[in-house]
Amino acid sequence: MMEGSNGIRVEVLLAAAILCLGILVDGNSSSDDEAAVYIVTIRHPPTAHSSDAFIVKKDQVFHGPAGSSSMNTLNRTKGGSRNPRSHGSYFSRYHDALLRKALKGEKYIKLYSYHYLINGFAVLITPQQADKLSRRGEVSNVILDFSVRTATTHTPQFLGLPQGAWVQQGGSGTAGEGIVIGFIDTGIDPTHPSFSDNTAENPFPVPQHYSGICEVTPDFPSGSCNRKLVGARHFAASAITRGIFNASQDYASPFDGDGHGTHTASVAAGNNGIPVVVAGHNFGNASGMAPRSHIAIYKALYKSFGGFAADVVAAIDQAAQDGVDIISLSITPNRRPPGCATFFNPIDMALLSAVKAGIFVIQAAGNTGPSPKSVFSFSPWIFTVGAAAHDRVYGNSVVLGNNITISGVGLASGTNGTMFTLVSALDALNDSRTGNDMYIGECQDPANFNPEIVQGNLLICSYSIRFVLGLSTIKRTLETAANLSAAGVVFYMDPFVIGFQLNPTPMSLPGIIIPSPDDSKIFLQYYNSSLERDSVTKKVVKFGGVACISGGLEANFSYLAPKVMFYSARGPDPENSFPDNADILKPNLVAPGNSIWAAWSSRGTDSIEFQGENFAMMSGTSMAAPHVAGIAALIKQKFPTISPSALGSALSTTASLLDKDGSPIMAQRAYAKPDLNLSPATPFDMGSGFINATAALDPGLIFDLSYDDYTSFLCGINGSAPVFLNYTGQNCSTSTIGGADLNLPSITISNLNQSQMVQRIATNIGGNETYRVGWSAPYGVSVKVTPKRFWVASGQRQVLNVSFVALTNSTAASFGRIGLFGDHGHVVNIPLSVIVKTSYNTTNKNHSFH
Ligand SMILES: *[C@@H]1O[C@H](CO)[C@@H](O)[C@H](O)[C@H]1NC(C)=O
Ligand SMILES: *[C@@H]1O[C@H](CO)[C@@H](O)[C@H](O)[C@H]1NC(C)=O
Ligand SMILES: *[C@@H]1O[C@H](CO)[C@@H](O)[C@H](O)[C@H]1NC(C)=O
Ligand SMILES: *[C@@H]1O[C@H](CO)[C@@H](O)[C@H](O)[C@H]1NC(C)=O
Ligand SMILES: *[C@@H]1O[C@H](CO)[C@@H](O)[C@H](O)[C@H]1NC(C)=O
Ligand SMILES: *[C@@H]1O[C@H](CO)[C@@H](O)[C@H](O)[C@H]1NC(C)=O
Ligand SMILES: *[C@@H]1O[C@H](CO)[C@@H](O)[C@H](O)[C@H]1NC(C)=O
Ligand SMILES: *[C@@H]1O[C@H](CO)[C@@H](O)[C@H](O)[C@H]1NC(C)=O
Ligand SMILES: *[C@@H]1O[C@H](CO)[C@@H](O)[C@H](O)[C@H]1NC(C)=O
Ligand SMILES: *[C@@H]1O[C@H](CO)[C@@H](O)[C@H](O)[C@H]1NC(C)=O
Ligand SMILES: *[C@@H]1O[C@H](CO)[C@@H](O)[C@H](O)[C@H]1NC(C)=O
Ligand SMILES: CC(=O)N[C@H]1CO[C@H](CO)[C@@H](O)[C@@H]1O
Repeated sequence: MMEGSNGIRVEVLLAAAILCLGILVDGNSSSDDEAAVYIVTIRHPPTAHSSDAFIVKKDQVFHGPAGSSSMNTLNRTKGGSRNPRSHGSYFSRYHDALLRKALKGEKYIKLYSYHYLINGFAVLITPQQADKLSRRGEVSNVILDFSVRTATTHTPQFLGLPQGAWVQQGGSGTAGEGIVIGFIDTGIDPTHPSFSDNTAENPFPVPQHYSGICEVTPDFPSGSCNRKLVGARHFAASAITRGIFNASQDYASPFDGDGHGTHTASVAAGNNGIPVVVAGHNFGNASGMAPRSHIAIYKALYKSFGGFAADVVAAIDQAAQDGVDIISLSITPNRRPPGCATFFNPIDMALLSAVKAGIFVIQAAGNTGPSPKSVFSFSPWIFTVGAAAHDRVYGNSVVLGNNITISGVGLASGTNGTMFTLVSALDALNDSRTGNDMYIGECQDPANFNPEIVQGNLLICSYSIRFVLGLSTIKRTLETAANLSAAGVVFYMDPFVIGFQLNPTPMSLPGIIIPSPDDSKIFLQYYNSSLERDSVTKKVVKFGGVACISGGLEANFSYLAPKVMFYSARGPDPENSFPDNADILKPNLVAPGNSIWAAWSSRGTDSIEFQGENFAMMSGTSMAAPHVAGIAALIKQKFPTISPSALGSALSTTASLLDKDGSPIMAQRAYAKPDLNLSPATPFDMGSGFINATAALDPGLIFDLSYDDYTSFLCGINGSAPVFLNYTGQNCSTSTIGGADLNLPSITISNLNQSQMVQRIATNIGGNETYRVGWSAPYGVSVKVTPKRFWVASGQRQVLNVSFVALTNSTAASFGRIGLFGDHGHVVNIPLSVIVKTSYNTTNKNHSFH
């Protein structure tokens, strides 16, 4: 989801129960003769699947820290640069020949040939032509394209990076070095200092394993890329074919006309020590999580329309082929992909191939919370990230003449203790204005007001949904106030605006926005009760209300944090094609995503309030995902051969469960008054917990998975064999496993039928250590783990058997946890989520509790 002008876009307000919508193109079913973009897959496996060099073998999960043998990485490197373009043209010619044969003499437009992660192409054809293609023996799958959307200065300190993870990696001067992070987003502004490689005393190395190129266009000229920004391309064929590409806004180049992509890239890997100066105020220095990592841009999302799966798959395919180590997607489908396919959609299937090639894949959970089952990132091979608040707030307040203090937001200076008279815009209209413009109170035009009334006073204006939509802007209100010589501005909240995250906005005058409709009411009551009106004309003859603004430029670090934001999408994970829940924990983790300062494109138009600024403050799961991408780069730097699943395990088992005060992390549970609707976060709110970078670099034990495990899982889904064949060209083998049996660092049983045994295999990537096993059972379930204590040598494995027995017939989800406590200080957390669906069986009563 894209950020709106001041925060989360309005869709958040409307997020309702997610329905299975079937086949959809942009919210409408395609009529019969209308051409549309289809993604077609061919039976023959793609390049990545047919080259052994790309398979990360289970046994090669871990070969020790950097400097020790890293054969996987080196071998992948060779594979990655092994002239993939000649493969590409071979596949492309094959696809063209197939289209010519199948659609002899007919019109069609091929948009892309994919060959690396999936063997197939995107093509503009009619439903009849799609039908013809799907009857060809070579063709395995024909799927309608679908739309997707884009779902800091202080966060490195809050995450303990300068004293923790960065120190372990040799300081900010080397943190993340050698790792290439690929971003599927809205592009980048290459002129931003966050992406400069101009560090004479400490030059960036050239990442040898990366073979991507940099497009050169007039708005992305030669020299835009460097040793920091190592690759940049754009993918827009599906959008262009639909006729919705607007070159003046969307830029047919990797250039970021939005701002979102520049923001997310700098969160993960922006340079260290870049001063954040916005609206003339200095807010400190910014740094990415892995300031020495390299950035590779695959632009597939656009300001004016979002994006399409056909373009996103092309971007993913290219990123994998170029040899990125990590892919970060701050984007999610707009709605459940066609056929309610949660796992079997082209994006997730391309990402599965990327994981097979050893790439760690991170995706934003979506901003569709807080209702259950609202996640838009589904698959167990993807690392799904939700958003939490960190501890910095720019609190602002207004003190009224009656001594009531009302808090608000606004990155503005205050009135330095001076009380000023309050004047509502609606009481200061120019006589020639009739006031029938219903938005006049938003103060967008100084001509509407009488300067004599406003001058030297605090002007009261209304903040409505129009600001969220970008139809009215705070900048224009401030210009109006300055034009009328007002002392400052107080915005009250229109009662219709609830439930969106109002980001603090820079203001050039003393100013404040009161985000709470209730507080706004109190404010207006005070103002109105202090007025004297002429009994006949009803005109105000005396403005009695006064107030001072305390100023919001000073950050306050005492906020309750972390806590899961209301908009962060929640589990349980929906099962592919079924109304049931999958035995997969989603989200995997939460990371800072609220009020994040990061780089902004000089021509970024996504946020009107930050237009023309170098930095912007944004909120969303989009901002949380790149925090994890940066920290994953640090882990990858330390353990170059770590598999994607082991990397995800390191992040998960070490996550914090407690907030700054040592209390359980809380989750907001409502759009309106979110801080009055808090309760302890469950695994469906925060996955394993809040990211702890220091601990993730030394996890002790990891839980690992291979590509074959994922395919056994996919084949275990009822009726999936033909779909699986369609996507991979492989038949399902007879050995299948359920989601609960995937060796994930969590256990999720969405339908506990009396009892179930689950196994986990831990691999020790630390030194020899003895672990004690403890657990707390979900309510209504008895849990038993064996062994209760074990010694495991470095590099060795330990099997854990976990039994679950239902003790009640409650159908609500309940949660527990297994903790493995090492005698060298490692703590490994495994969240348990169980739903009992069957009726109570008295013979189970004999099982003992722990
Ligand atoms: C769907 O398409 C039909 C025909 O193209 C059109 O009449 C209808 O308004 C569309 N509905 C929506 C919701 O866009
Ligand atoms: C597999 O692909 C064929 C050809 O496109 C299609 O007819 C069939 O419905 C697909 N099967 C499934 C289960 O998706
Ligand atoms: C394209 O974008 C420009 C600049 O934002 C805008 O003025 C124009 O109306 C847009 N064109 C279309 C067809 O939407
Ligand atoms: C911010 O970075 C600049 C260099 O860009 C440095 O001189 C300054 O000391 C830094 N400030 C802080 C507070 O770290
Ligand atoms: C407001 O509070 C201050 C001290 O906190 C007090 O001196 C003053 O009398 C109060 N004014 C009103 C109007 O209550
Ligand atoms: C308040 O004080 C600051 C710093 O002294 C100054 O920059 C600002 O202009 C003052 N504001 C007002 C409204 O007097
Ligand atoms: C009121 O508006 C008219 C027309 O825009 C303008 O000429 C006049 O100066 C305004 N009067 C005041 C008092 O602002
Ligand atoms: C993060 O992990 C480190 C190392 O294990 C630990 O010292 C620290 O307390 C953890 N932080 C939080 C907030 O849990
Ligand atoms: C760890 O255990 C192995 C196997 O028992 C042993 O050979 C090795 O010396 C031990 N390492 C340390 C550091 O104790
Ligand atoms: C379980 O369900 C049965 C009948 O469905 C009911 O009689 C019983 O009270 C329930 N037990 C619990 C513990 O809720
Ligand atoms: C209760 O559980 C026992 C053993 O677990 C099983 O033999 C029996 O059939 C179950 N009864 C019902 C009614 O499901
Ligand atoms: C470092 C390195 O090159 N490792 C291995 C790469 O793969 C070949 C076989 O494919 C091995 O012989 C190398 O040892």
